[in-house]
Amino acid sequence: MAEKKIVKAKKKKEIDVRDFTTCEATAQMLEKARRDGVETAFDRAANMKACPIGAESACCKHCFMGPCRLNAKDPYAKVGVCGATIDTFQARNFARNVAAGGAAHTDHGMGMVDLFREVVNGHITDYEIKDVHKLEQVAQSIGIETEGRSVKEIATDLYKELENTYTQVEGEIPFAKRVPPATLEVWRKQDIVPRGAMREIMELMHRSHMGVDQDYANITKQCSRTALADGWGGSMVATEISDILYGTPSPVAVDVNMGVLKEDQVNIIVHGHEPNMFESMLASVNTPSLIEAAKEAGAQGINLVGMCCSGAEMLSRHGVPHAGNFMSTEAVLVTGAVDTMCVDVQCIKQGLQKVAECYNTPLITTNTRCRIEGATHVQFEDHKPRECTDEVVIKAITRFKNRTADIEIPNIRNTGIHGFSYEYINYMLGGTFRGSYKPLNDNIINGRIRGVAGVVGCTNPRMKQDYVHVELVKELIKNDVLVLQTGCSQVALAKNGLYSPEAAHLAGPGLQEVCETVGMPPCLGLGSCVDNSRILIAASEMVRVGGLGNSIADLPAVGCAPEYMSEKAICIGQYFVASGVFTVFGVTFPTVEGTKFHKHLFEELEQEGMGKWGFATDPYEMAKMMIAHIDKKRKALGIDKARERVLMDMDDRRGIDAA
Ligand code: MSK
Repeated sequence: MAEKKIVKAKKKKEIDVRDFTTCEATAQMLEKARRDGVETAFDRAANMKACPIGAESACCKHCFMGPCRLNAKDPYAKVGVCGATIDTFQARNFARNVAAGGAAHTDHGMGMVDLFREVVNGHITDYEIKDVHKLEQVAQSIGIETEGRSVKEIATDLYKELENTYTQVEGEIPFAKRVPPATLEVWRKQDIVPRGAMREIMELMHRSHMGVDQDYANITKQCSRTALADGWGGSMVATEISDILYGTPSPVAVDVNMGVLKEDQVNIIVHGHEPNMFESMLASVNTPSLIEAAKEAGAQGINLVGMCCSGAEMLSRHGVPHAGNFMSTEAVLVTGAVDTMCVDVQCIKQGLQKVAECYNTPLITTNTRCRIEGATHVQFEDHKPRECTDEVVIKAITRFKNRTADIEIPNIRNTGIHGFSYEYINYMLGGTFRGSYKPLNDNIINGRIRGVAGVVGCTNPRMKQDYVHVELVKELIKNDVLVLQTGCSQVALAKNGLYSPEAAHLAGPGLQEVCETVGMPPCLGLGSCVDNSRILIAASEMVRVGGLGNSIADLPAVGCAPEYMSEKAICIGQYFVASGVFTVFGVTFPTVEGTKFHKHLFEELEQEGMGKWGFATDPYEMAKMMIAHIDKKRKALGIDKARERVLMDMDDRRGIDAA
């Protein structure tokens, strides 16, 4: 039985838990939660109708003459008290989403540069440079000399240069040098090449203040510039420094789903986004004295498990098992088997605390940026990381010793291959000596692979958990579209078996042939939501290798966040669009269809040489839109006929096989 402060679910509506989620383990725990009288975000979403005016961004509360609201059904009938139109309302709200989302990633990335600087200068010794090859590659990519120089000299130049990603007042950020020239030319023409993220976010907040920028197209430009400062700046730096310090991911077989919890072990879950605390926790749980303490408490050992995006990062980099994505973080506590949930930043629901209390599980916050009323705080410091993580392990052992909650662990585990990186894809396709994206481009040109889709992002209680992710990806691979994934979407597919090489049989004949030849699954997981930057690098390399046009906008490539919920997703979507990618979102989109701002995002940006936004909630409709866009790009490149030939060859081959 759940204990202490049982939270009674408000029983306005009792919906079948299988209407909330397609994740069997989560459904099993939601049923237990109901028996235990515990409420989760699924119940709260069912009992709270989303505000229809806010959902369409038809309200403005950026000053105190309002809040003003317009009628989304007749959006030009009224204006706000200051005279602001529906287009200004929407653009301002969108701008604030981009600013907040970009701030989250760039604050994370800036923290990584701070850590890197301290490691290079010898002030922090718990971490070290693990991937010297990656250090040299990143340095070379922005023009830092590496030949005949020491690791310290290269690393010193690199951190000094990368600090500009955040603080640069004028000029282009360092990683603008990695952008394909034709794409960069579009940005220069549009005046959206980012300066440092601090400057861009500050300017976007300024422009969206009452009485400043009141031209939706001009606000959108600053949205693009700020979002690009995230994708090609803050996020990309976070990924690259993490690889340099902790190692670049390469394929590893890992178990996901709640069955990774072990009843006879001390279970510690780390949930959040930044790798530093998780890396230190990995060291703590492998410390002989702490393992001994766990055994003395009656446990067989200590079981470290990830969730959400820091989980996705550690799954990719070190093969740490993963218990589930964003919408399973409350449900996993209902198992009663979690001895501590330790969190850092982003996507940490406040509701976790009440659920944790019900099962006597300590919820431990570790970052000054993210404290939760009622949770225990153990401050994590990069300079003495083990003080925090050892203490968390001790708290978990204590909870194990005093376990009183009923334990029920869903017996579901899915094994898959994770840990693909831009670098590994290079190697996988071309081998050590001729590593290249050329085989990928060739297979796209000859039509075996129709195109590439990035399917990423959150889960959202307004959608049936994982359903749209899974159906969409199945539909894409069935149509020979190679899928790259990050974050909670990657975990959704992993839970459904799509990360095993055997999943290749779900792919269309062309993609299946490539997967079987190379021995890869039809979808490749690249890590956390910050690691979406790996997709940008992969796209740039496809352009550089040749045969698929001059800019990212020319590629037969698309993006999608089918169940998104966070402002970070809006920022990610905008940097993909500004980079040249058609990007489809699901759930809801914060615009009123038919307005000038909506048309600007969904049509006009493409005419300016960028990508564009798309929206659908049905996975098959999404797939149709994305495949149609891929085919449009194939036609423009003159490679549409090649695909028809390949498919004919495959049919012929099947005919021969059958004979
Ligand atoms: S954790 S941002 S729910 S992907 Fe990155 Fe998952 Fe979305 Fe958070």
